[in-house]
Amino acid sequence: MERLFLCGIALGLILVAQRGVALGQNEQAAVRQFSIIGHMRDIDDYRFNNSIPGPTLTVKEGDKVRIIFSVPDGDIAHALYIDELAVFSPTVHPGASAIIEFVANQKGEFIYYCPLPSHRTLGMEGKFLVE
Ligand SMILES: [Cu+2]
Repeated sequence: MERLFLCGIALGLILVAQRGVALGQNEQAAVRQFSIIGHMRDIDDYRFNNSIPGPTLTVKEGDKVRIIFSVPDGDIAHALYIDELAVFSPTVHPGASAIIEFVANQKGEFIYYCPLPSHRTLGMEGKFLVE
């Protein structure tokens, strides 16, 4: 009985140690932060950060990514999706913003875009690169 108890303590210590290592690795991962503004410049001209295409966002595989996505007052609602990375912001209404956080866990060239009807074809897309 006593031996079983000691085994339990040893196993608990191993689990704690492994968890500590995992947390340490997470803390070392870089956080890449971007500010993106969704904006309807004209009835047929929709933009991210006032450019078409939107700015290219580049990160390293394993980076934690934080996108602060906002929509100015007096605009219309927008959202920001990256399908392949399963990144889907809520719909952001004028004067509001959303913080989108995820880990870039897959290398490649992806597209971020606004999924609201016609917004992507009218300019709201840009590259998201994971190196
Ligand atoms: Cu939009």
